[in-house]
Amino acid sequence: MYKIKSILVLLLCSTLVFAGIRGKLIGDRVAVFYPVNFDSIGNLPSLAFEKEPVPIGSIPKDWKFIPTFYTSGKETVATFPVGKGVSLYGTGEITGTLLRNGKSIDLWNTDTPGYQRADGNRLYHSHPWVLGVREDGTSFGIIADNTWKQKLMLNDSIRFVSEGPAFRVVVIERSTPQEVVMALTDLVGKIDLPPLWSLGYQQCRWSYEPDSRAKEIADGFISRKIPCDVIWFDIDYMDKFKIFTFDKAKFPDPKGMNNYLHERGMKGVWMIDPGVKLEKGYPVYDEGEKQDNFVKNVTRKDFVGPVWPGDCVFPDFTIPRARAWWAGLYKDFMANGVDGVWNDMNDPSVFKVKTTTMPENNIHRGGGGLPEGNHLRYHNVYGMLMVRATREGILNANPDKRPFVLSRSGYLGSQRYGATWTGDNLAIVEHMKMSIPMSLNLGLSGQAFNGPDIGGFAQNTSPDLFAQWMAMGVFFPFTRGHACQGTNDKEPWAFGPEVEKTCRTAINRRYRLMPYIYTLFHEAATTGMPVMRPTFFADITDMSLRTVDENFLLGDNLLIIPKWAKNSPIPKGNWRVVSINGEESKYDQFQADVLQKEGTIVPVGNLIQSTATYSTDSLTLLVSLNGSGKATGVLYEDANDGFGYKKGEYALWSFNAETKANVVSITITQTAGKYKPKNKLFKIKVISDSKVIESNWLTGNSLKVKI
Ligand code: NBV
Repeated sequence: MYKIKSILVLLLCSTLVFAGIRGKLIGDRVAVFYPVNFDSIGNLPSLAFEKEPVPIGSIPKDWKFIPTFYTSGKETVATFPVGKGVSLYGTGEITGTLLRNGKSIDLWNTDTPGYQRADGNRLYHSHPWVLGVREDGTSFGIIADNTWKQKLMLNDSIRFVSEGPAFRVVVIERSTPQEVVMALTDLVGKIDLPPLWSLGYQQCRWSYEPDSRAKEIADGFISRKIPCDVIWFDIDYMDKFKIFTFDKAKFPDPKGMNNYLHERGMKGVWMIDPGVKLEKGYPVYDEGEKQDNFVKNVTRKDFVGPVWPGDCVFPDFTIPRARAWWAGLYKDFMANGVDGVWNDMNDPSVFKVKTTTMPENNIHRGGGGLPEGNHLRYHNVYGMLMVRATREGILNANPDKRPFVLSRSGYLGSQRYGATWTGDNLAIVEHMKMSIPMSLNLGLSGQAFNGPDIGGFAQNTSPDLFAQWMAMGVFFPFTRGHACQGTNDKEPWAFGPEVEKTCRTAINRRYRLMPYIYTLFHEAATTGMPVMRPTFFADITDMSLRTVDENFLLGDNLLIIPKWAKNSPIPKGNWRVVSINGEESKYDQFQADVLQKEGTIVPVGNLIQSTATYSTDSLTLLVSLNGSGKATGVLYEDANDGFGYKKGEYALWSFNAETKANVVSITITQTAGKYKPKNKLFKIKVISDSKVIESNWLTGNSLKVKI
């Protein structure tokens, strides 16, 4: 008896109890805290975490950042104090500034045209996640590990107020915000390396129809020599909006359509919504119904709600059988040469109801360890689970290709399954500007692959706004122009020759930076670091940078300053304006200034029409020396698609420059990977404060340039 007692005491001590809170270490400076009334059935398994964290020990005695848990009426709450001078970020996709202090956010995925509902504090994603950066740069992250409808309030405290049962929180402590974001993605997952084509410029409209119009658009890019990789197909390609069908009159030959694009070095991405038209004789409905795969209402009948095709039923993606069925639907669909899938309306959006979604008491039946639960619990992960099944489906259909899915909705961790765009913005200056903090905070919440509808989705776009937006949008991770039905044409050439020229230059800049951008995506896939980073990442103790969201970093080495961002603060040090494709942004009213950090080397490729002809055989190295005449850089390359890279078929290069007696020597070393590309040609551009010295094409792994 005595023995059992002492074991119990020991156990209790190692679990450190803070006024009824249990805490455990689940990683180096990563702790999980449970309230006394923690409801495991109501919250587990976690859908945020890639896998259930394993306790590795007790919480150190000096651990300071501890939650307070309490229950108030039907709500369960976790709060943390916010110290003086702490800057808050993350919280996913909502409107407003980069700095989230003072915000009150509704975590309830919502179809929000024009970002107008709930003052923009409720959008298509839910990220119960906050990143805090203290004055000295040391940082923390907090995950409220529950999927329920909740509020996140950031005032003098960080407060998660959930409508679900008592939940646990995870706290990450690190010395920098960068390390916190990486630690977050160690828990909730990183993006998978996307196919290179998905990093190119993409053209969309609701809708390019019939197929001849889509072909005309594709040809428009080629004849005008404006690079483009993807043409998108919105809902009108379907037969009466029925998913997995094609309108016989407008799209009689989808395979031919995709072939047409492929022959021109382009790809086709096609939309699939979750709503399945309730129609006997429609195979998708019939089979889903036979397998009993749809979400139930409170009386356990199929929930029926109107969306595009009229009355619809909705796959219950919490059921493993339903996910497998959904994944299977992509086999024939992808066989039409479809390259990627666009999952829209998966908030999920339901028409003709005030709530714009399903009733909260609808039933999701779960399975495979996931308990049955109501919509209040599973609403926020509806989109994520849908994308998970979509991704599985397109991967099964094309096992040798990297899957590409774009989803409107998501939850913490949904980057594991697909990319996202920031929904239905408006063609207004405010939304163009706001797209920077929105994309940055999505990146700081783990979703590295995201971007807005360039040019603005709803309302007509003016030529000036389009040019400004394109000039900066090409530096976002996901770069797609899109337009709402009934609005003006929004292709790069639709606004006259001057805007067309601006767009060509801007898009060319993106393509020439592709070796650098692809390397950043590789970094995001391996470390979780966002591709697009807030400027304060360049100097985490400079408090004047904490609110900067008019300019941003692309990786660590390039600072992007849109033309409209007058006098926005930039980090200390020597950041030199560089020309990527012969343009002189200084004299251009639209092109963003691209500033390269001193001491860095940025690899630049050649002009191409699409990534189909991307090559790293000849590269220009932009070398911006620091005060000691040194600079470094990296390059990642592989087959641009497929999974060979997972078996080592890639090459990671490092570039090292040193200056002695007016000669810059650049050493090129392969540091990882067994891929052996042929000898490369390099042109070196040494950028100093007053001039740029350009070499001839050189080859070898030790290059010299006289300056
Ligand atoms: O499918 C049509 C649109 C689409 O173009 C847009 O990108 C989505 O966010 N979709 C919403 C449904 C209709 C919106 C009014």
